[in-house]
This record gives sequence, C-alpha cells and structure tokens, in this order.
Amino acid sequence: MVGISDAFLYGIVDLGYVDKSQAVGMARSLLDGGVGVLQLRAKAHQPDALLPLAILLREACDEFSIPFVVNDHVNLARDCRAHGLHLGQDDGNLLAAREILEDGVIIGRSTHSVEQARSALEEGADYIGFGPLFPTPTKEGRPAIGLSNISEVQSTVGSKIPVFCIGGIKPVNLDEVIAAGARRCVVVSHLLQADSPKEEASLILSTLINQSH
Ligand code: 3NM
Repeated sequence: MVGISDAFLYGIVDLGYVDKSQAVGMARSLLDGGVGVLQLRAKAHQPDALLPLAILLREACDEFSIPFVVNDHVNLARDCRAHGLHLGQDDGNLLAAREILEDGVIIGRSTHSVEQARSALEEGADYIGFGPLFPTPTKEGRPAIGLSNISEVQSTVGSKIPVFCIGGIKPVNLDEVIAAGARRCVVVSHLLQADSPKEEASLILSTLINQSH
C-alpha cells in the first residue's frame, strides 16, 4: 500500500455529484488518472446503506495499492476495512475514532485556518485538508479562506504531515495555488464533472508533480 505522503492529488467520489450506481466506475477513472488517495463522501446517505459500495471502493483501491478513505463515518470505515477515515472540524474526537479503527488506519482532519491546522497536527492527524481556498459549490455557503496562509501551513504543519489544499481548485487556478505554496490538492467537482475524469486527473497530477520539485 502506497502511503498518504506519496499522494499529491486526492480524489473524492462524492455522491452529491455521482450516482451510487456510477460510483465504482468513477473511482476507477480517478485511480487510472493517478489519484494517490480516494475518499467516499456521501453527506445525504445513511452509513449502513453505504457498506456494499464502500467495500467495492476499498477493493478497487486495493487493486491500485492506493489508500481508501471514508468521510465522517467511523463505523463504516471500520466495517469496510478502509485504509483511512476523514473527519471534519465537528466530527468528533480523533483519538476516540482511533480506538475503533484497526492499527495503522490513517485519520485526516479538515482545517480552515492556521490555528486549526496546528491543532490537527497536535491531536495526531495523519494528514489535513486546508481550505476552502475558493468558494465552492461542493460546500455552498462556506467562506473561502484565500491563498495567503498556505505557505505558513505548508512550512509548519506540512513539514510533519501532508497538507492537501481544497476548495474550488481547478486547472485555471492551479498554478496560482501552487505559487502560493501548495504541494498537494483535493479536486472534487472539476474531476467529477469532467468529460474524462481520468485525463483531467492525470493533467492536474502532472502539474502538481512538475511544479513542486
Ligand atoms: N471540504 P470542490 S472544501 C469537501 O474546506 C470539501 O474543508 C472543504 O470540492 C474544506 O473541489 C470542500 O468541488 C469541497 O471545490 C471541495
């Protein structure tokens, strides 16, 4: 299994954009395109009803040796044997979640400020999301935090655990995001709505890799 620190592009199969019946196909396109970590995000769904899909996604990720992460639901992450769990700011205590999960399962935390990023590192997160950099239709109403704090988070927290910038990132603003200090990104709606998610993922990944070394 490839580690989270090897991931530069983080893909999310978000059931707000992708029908459940298309989710495995979408996951495979993103994996073919080179995402280094894949998450299932399903805000309007009951976790119990997601178990068969989560198992299929975890199996697809196993084939590619890429970590599969479940958003929000610790029991679902445990039951489908996900490689990771992602928690928002209000999704509870990270150590309590760790007790439910097998050893070695990674836990990520969403952060929206430098202070939250530092706290996530202190509480033992294995990686963080940092954003939303821009306004995003995927989390409507959440204020954008802009690009000005990326380099500080990158040089402090990012020297210890991977920092994935998130929120409204797409090819037209990717250079700007990288120039502000980002090394790794999560891209949701742009990839899920692309004609070829695989080709778009692959393009974004090459931009990230070429510009961050
Ligand atoms: N979390 P898109 S922003 C799921 O800031 C999510 O924590 C965010 O989707 C955060 O690439 C976000 O479509 C939405 O903007 C990202």
